[in-house]
Amino acid sequence: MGVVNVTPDSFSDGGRWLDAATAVRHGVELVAEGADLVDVGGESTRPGALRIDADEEARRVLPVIEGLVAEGVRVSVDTMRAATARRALEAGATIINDVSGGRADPAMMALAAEVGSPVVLMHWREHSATMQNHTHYDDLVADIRAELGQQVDAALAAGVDPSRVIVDPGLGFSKTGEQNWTVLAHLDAFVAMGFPLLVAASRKGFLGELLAGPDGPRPAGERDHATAAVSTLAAAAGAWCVRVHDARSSADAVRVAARLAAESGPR
Ligand code: PMM
Repeated sequence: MGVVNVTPDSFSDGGRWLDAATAVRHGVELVAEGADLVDVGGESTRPGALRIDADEEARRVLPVIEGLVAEGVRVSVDTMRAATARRALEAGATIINDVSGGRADPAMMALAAEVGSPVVLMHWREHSATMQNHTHYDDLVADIRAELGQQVDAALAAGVDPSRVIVDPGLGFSKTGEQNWTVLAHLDAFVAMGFPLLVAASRKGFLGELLAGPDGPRPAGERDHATAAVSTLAAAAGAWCVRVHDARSSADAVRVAARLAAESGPR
């Protein structure tokens, strides 16, 4: 999954794809470099980010989705709002990527059930403005899994078909850098939930901290090699999808993991 954030303020690519034509060109490029689908979002979820209104969100994402669909690209919409998701699906998006996993907008799971599209349910506690005040867990992996399990149960109760559910542990969302590493070390616990697993580590702050030099954390644009390393490990651990800003490096990484997995089969 390649990422196109149509936002002025995303930490990873904010401001670069605000113009719709540029965003569409970038999405097409991500596919040429190996992405199977492109995730289009109009609202930044960086720690501390404030919300924008629904009209502004739609104004940002709809032309990009229409442009990508016209180019034959498979699109997911990264939104927490049912109204935006509905308009995005009408514009040709086929997957809902709700980082709140149904918690931000009670109408979202009813929409997913109605349209029958695949839906990414990410582990989520709070909106970005305050999420980093909520990083306490008694047992990190077990708690995230249990809370994500409740989100899945709510989606199924709203009528979402289990075959449409994709789960995501939500790296960086109500999680410290250290906690992100613990989650990555235990992806098997999330694979064991029995749904396709999405992992989105790309360019996130914990990679910048790991790679920090004398001038501080490695800047977001220089974290793609580390991202590809995570993509290899996530794929080897059984992830179904990695959400990344640089498609080529992670597509190559996933192919390496798949080749090795084929080799470790029966001899
Ligand atoms: N992270 C971001 C945005 N959307 N979607 C899913 N499913 N999982 C994530 O972890 C996630 C997401 C924030 O980062 P960005 O700047 O790369 O969009």
